[in-house]
Parts: sequence; C-alpha cells; structure tokens
Amino acid sequence: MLLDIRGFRFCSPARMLAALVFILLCVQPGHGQTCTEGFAYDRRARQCIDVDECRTLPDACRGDMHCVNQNGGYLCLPRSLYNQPYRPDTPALPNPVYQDPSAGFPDTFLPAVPGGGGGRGGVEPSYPRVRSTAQCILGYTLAEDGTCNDIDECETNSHHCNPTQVCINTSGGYTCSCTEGYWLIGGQCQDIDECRYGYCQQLCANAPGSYSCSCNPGFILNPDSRTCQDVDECEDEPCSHGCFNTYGSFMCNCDEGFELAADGTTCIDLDECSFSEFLCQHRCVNTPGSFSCICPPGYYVFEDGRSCEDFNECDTGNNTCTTAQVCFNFQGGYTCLDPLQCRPPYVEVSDNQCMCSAENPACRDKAFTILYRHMDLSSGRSVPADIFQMQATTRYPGAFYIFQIKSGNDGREFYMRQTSNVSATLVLSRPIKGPKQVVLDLEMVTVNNVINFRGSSIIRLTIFVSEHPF
Ligand SMILES: [Ca+2]
Ligand SMILES: [Ca+2]
Ligand SMILES: [Ca+2]
Ligand SMILES: [Ca+2]
Repeated sequence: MLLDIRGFRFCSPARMLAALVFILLCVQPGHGQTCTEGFAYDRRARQCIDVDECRTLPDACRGDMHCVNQNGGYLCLPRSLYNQPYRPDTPALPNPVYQDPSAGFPDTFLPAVPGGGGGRGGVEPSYPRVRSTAQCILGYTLAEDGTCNDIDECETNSHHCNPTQVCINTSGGYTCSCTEGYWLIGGQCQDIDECRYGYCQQLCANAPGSYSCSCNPGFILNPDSRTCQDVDECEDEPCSHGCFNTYGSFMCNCDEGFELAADGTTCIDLDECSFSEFLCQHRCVNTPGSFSCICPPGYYVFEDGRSCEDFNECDTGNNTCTTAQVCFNFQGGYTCLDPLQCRPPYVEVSDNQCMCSAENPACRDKAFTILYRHMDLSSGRSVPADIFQMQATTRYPGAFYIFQIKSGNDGREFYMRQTSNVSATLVLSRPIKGPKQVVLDLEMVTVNNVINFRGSSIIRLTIFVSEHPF
C-alpha cells in the first residue's frame, strides 16, 4: 500500500529524505516520565531516549526491506538502495513503501520527537517533505477534480458573523450583513426606527426589523403601505340626504325642510310650526320636510298657503238652500233665509220689508216699517268698530231724527252714534265671540213738533258672528 502523505500536517520543519522516507510526525511533548511513542524513559539518563525499533520489533520491515532506525521512529528502505550513499534532495528515488500495520506494525504514525519530560531537544528527526500537487488560495478548497471551489463559510458555519448579522457567502470569502430593517452600528445590527425618518405619511409604528404605517380616520393606506389617501365616505351613502366628500372626512347636508341631527348624518324634519304661531292663520300641521296650514270647515287655504278664506257656499252653489230660500253667506258658513213673512198687522211691501199702515188702528204705537237686513261679523273683531250705517230716506220739514238700539243689545256690545241729523252708525264697542246670531232692532224715531208727529222705522239687523276671527 502506497503511503499518501498529502494532507498530513507537519509541525516542525521536515528534512527532505528523498522519496523513500516514510515517517512521522508531530511531536507531542511528554510530561513527567511519560515519553511519546518511539521513545522510552531512561532512568539513569533521566530522559526519553529513542527506541531502536529495528532491534526491538521483530520483523519491523518485511520482505526485502531493510530497517533503519531514526530518532523517534524508523525507516524501511529497499535493500538495493540501502547501500547507496544517502543523499537528501535526490529526487529520483522510488516511492516510499509502507509496511502493512496488520503485520505487527503500529497502526498509527507516531511522533518521533521526545517529549517535554526531558527529551533530547535539538535532535531533529528526519521528516518527509510534502509536496502538494495543487494549492488553492485562502477561501477555496481543492476539489477532487483538482479545481478550486469556493468555500461557503455561511453554509459550513465557519464564518464569524455575530448573531445579529446574516452571513452572505461571496467568492473566496463572505460578508456579514444586516437584514432588512437593520443597519450596522458599532458592529451590531440595530433596528432602524423608520418612524424617525418619516417613512410613513401619517401614522407610524416602529417594530424590530420593520415598521408599519397606518392612517388617520378618513384615510386608507395605499398599496405602497406608506402613503394614505382620502376615503370617499360618500360611496357608502352615510348621509340621509346629500353627501360631500372632503379630504379626510365628509359632510352631509339636508334637503329643504330638514336639519342635520347631532350625529352629522341623519336629517330630521324641521318643525316649522314651532317657529311661529303666526305661520298659519288657523292651524299649522308639520309634515316631513315641510308643513301645511289647515283651515276650519267652511274655509279653504288661500293662495298664500297660510290664510283661511271663507267658502262662499252661495256663490258656488254648494249649499242646501231651497229655491224659495235666500242663501246668505257669512264667514265660515252660510244660512238659508226663509221668505219674508210679515206678521199682521204688518204687511209685506217688498221681499225684505214689512209695513204697518198708519190708517190701520192696530198699527198705532207700532213702527211704521220693519226693514230686514243681514250682515256677518268676524269673531274677535277689534273694537270699537263701525259696522253698520242707517240714514233717513225721507225728510220732512221741521222733523228731526233719533237713532237708538231698541232691542237685542243685551250684552251691551253695541251702541248707536249719530253722525248727522239724518244718519247714525252702529258701533261694536266690545269684543264679541261667535259663533252666534245677534238680532238687533235699530230704530229711527222721526219727531216733528210742528205737526205734532212722532213715528218710527225699524231695521231688524241679523248679525252672523263667525266662530273664527277671520
Ligand atoms: Ca424598525
Ligand atoms: Ca373623505
Ligand atoms: Ca316639517
Ligand atoms: Ca261662507
């Protein structure tokens, strides 16, 4: 078996022993009285001295080999060469031959230098010089095919990166680097505080080796995970009515007649009726988004939407009066007047006047004529108010006239005010509340002292007082 000495480490300078040399190796200094292999302790000399294996080992070299003792070991040399003068550095020698250890030779090649326990320092053993057939520069290793391959220090864990670092293999070497999110400070990989460097547009949370951005309410994170963009909240229709998107928020508005609730999104109806009691002449009804005025029966809502206007049932024919009757309209209603019937001794002289003839003794002390008139009056009309006028139609020389309320004024709401010799006005002096009918007999007394005449005429005025002040 050929000895392949390539790869052995020689820990001291090996002297060239030509190619035949076979021998060993590192010196492991002995301690105390223990000597390394190949030496034995000599008590007298008190030191380790070389063992002559050629003499102590039977068949140290076999076959045609000749044993040559060496300091700390021995050589087996072909006998044919043994007689030749030993010339170091002579190249053309055959390869060394290794004696099969199974034939009694120690299995291990052992150091041949005496140990520190008093070995003979200075006596250098002869070592074979190892000539490497190929060599690689640092960081490469020789492959079987003889090429130099890069050593992956990271893979083989032969790097010196510290635990915070990451090993990156390079050709012929390696580098220690920090992972993303870390940078090298003082030989250590330290987290980058990205928030300090404005990585995020709005909100930033630093984390070891990383960071995360977030956005203020009303914004969403863009796909770049750093910038924020406004949310168009209106897309989700958050408002009851109108929605306006704004940068970072949104605004709701409401249709006319509504107002925004405290939540900023709900539209609630305005109660216009609560604004003013004068909004409607009669009654206000709130409706979603608006309001309406209503009027009592007998009225309709005027064009202005708030005033109440009397239905003229007599004009519109929307009445129940018979053809014999006369329809009389008043505020909030109407009435059907029956045909005039004069009570005897009165006789009818027109459709609204009865007369008691002077020639008829029964008419003595009675009013000469009774004229029937009707009028309407709004309830709550302000006072005083002139509401009716009467005037003498015929004049007698030397006569004068007295105007007075003969009956019907029980509540003292009216009085007569004479406006001239021949005329007077009926005045409403107190508020009057309807609905009701007041029948007043307004008397005009004619006095003529020249002919010693005294007579009277009556206007029987029926006043329809409305329920409402309109
Ligand atoms: Ca970080
Ligand atoms: Ca928005
Ligand atoms: Ca409303
Ligand atoms: Ca009416």
